[in-house]
Amino acid sequence: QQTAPIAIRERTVDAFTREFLRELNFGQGVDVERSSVNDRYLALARTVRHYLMTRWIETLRHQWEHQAKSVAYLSAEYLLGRQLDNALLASDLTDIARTSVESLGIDFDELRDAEIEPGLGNGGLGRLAACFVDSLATMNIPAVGYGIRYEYGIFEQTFVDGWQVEKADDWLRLGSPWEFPHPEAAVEVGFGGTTEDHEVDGEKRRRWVPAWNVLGVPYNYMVPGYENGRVNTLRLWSARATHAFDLQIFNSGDYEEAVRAQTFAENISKVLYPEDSTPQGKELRLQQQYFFVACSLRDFLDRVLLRGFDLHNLPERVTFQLNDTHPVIAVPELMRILVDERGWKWDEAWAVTQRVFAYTCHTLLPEALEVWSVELLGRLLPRHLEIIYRINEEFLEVVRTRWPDDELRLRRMSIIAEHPERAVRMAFLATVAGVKVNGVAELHSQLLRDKVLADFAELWPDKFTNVTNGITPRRFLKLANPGLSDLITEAIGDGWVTDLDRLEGLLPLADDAEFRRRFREVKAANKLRLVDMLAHRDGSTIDPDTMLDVMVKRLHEYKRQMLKLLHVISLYEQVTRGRLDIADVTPRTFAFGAKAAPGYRMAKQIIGLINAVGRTINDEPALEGRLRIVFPANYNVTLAECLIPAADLSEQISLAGKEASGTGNMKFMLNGALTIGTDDGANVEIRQLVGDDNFFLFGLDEPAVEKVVAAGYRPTSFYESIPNLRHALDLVARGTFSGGDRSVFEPIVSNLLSEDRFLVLADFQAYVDAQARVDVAYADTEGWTRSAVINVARAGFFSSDRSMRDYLDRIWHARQVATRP
Ligand code: 26Y
Repeated sequence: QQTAPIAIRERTVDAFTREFLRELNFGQGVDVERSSVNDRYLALARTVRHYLMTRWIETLRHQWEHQAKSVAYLSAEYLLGRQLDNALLASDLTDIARTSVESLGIDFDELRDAEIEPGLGNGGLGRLAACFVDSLATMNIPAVGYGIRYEYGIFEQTFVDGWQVEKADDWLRLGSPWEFPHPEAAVEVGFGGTTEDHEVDGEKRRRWVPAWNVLGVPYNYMVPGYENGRVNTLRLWSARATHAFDLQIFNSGDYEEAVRAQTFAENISKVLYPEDSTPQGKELRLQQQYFFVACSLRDFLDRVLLRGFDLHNLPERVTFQLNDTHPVIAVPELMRILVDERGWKWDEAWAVTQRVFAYTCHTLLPEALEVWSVELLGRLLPRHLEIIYRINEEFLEVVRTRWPDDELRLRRMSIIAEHPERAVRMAFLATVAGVKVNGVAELHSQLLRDKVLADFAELWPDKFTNVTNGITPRRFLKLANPGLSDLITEAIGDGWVTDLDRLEGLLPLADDAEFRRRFREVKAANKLRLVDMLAHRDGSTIDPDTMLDVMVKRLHEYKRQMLKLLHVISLYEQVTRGRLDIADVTPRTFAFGAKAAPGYRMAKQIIGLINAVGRTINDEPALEGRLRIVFPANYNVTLAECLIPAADLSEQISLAGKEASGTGNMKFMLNGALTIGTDDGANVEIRQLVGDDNFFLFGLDEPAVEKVVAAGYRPTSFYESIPNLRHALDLVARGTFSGGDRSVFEPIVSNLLSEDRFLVLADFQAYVDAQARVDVAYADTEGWTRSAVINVARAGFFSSDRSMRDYLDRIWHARQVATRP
């Protein structure tokens, strides 16, 4: 006999108001008059939460009773963005909530703005995970997201004299109404220690005796589907000391030491590492990875066992999708559980393990591929290292059988690298263990097959597949751009929110002058919203009547923020030297948003230079109202939601063959910006969909890059032969943007002139030419709008719902299961 979950409350303004006041009084202990903005925000959030709760309980119950296969998404990052707006949207309560709160004389938007976004991710990979869990819930797919509840998310970026200074992101400081801790369900995780043989029922077995343990406390987050009555779960783990520490205090009498040990345990989930390439082999990061993976596997397997399922059928119950190599330690962990704890034969365990993991790769940069030194792994996870060695031995046997006497190939393919030190190549381990390996855009998957993992693709061609990334139209159109959403809905109905291909219905309207006029009206209104937001946020002013040209993404040399900056510097140089009439320059606002990894020197230099150039050109009277740089600090999901809908031009200018996919490119397209971009990542697919007339392509393509590099690239040849490029670089070198001090930006200039790993100088002229085509196109207002509408109309393919369908068909083979009829 089951109790029904408490019925959902009446969906009326009055009922909502009663609930809101109850939360203020009983939840916060204040009355309306004396409540702070934070009190009100928390009460509002909890009120909305109540409406979703019934559905959450129902979903969990349904999932428990139903025998359907689940997807367990393992990701060290979830860049969620604000939760309140999304919860209101999913539960269709936005209007009721606004009316209710305003009837009490409270400013609704002020409450929405009070929320601190959970920035539990670095950039693309973390945001992708957040889009995917949204789509899984909306598409009624039984799924759970597992990850880490970092106490401090991605750092808050500030600028001091134009230089990036990081501040800790204390996102939990005002309370966190969206999480549900379950300390009673904590899981123990071991670290360190030794391995040994022992006997169980007369049989020899291996076991791990960890030296210390920590507890993983699960915090559940609701992941509401869009208006479908389903609420999936995101389960993030937080590290705590075990009670063993209390005992230590008692026994040793060394209180300080015991407290220190406790802090040590809790350090594991303390902070997100702010690097998103060039892994440092930091011990704490490996601890984080093993910590969340061990908790998640234990949690999932316990549920499977509780329901009476046989673990031999695990592949029918779940696919563990590995979001890059960060969770790959799950592979030896599952083997350890099956072989050591449950006494399975190795082959039996490997047969199951090989069928439940699938691996998504997100990079092409060799320096971004994770490796863990054998020394560190052996010290922290000695049993896992033994298991990895055995997996490697058996794998190399397979290679030997297929290619006898190919010593070089063996060395190339070994999961254990020998140089510069013995280390485990996590991408290889994932590839060996995974049912499937996928890249995140067509070009990227192709390059994985042909280059990065070519030997493996030769051995197992069917293992490799592509799933092009996607973005959720709920957050990135419906929420972020209400003006455009309404216009679209008026034209083609509201089905697009869950079936984005319907945007195709806008195509004929690209030729409708009245529609185009309203489309421009929306864009103009979005620009005004941005002007307002920037003025409040950091006091910067922008002119809404100029073209808004935007480059927002992490700062990386391969993404080439420098290319865009050199273009701006060149315009400045030409105008101030009188070689270009300012009247001939299209008025533009150049917007940048980018965080640099705190230890990435060159990236921080580039940030310093962007701000320095900004100060100079924004103060130049000759450029007033014509050229302006804005670089709001702390680019995050919340800022993206305001910037992207206002953009005219989207900069996607990475060196071809370096950006795995990009997802910002899709967000701009969906919001009616045109792209200037290279043939890289998902740009390739965007261009195929919109056609050459509606995309500004420039630069070397991947094969051409290969050729240039193979021939021995000399950046100085471009410096010498392109006067405008030379003048721009000379301006920087002479200290024009650093008060005459030549040393400040010298590292940037000398790097570009000597190495220029990402061929900025080689692509400069092509980029400038493409920008000239942008100017011409933009001058034709009607033509530009037409292209923008076509971009929106063709963006359906980039819904993360489509990505989920591809994962379902190509990798998971799970089914959609409606919770409600
Ligand atoms: C190991 C550690 C240093 C690390 C941490 C985070 C390594 C990488 C990352 C994050 C990588 C990332 O965000 N990659 C991006 O993934 C997006 C989603 O697939 C792609 O669109 C984008 O091209 C890729 O750079």
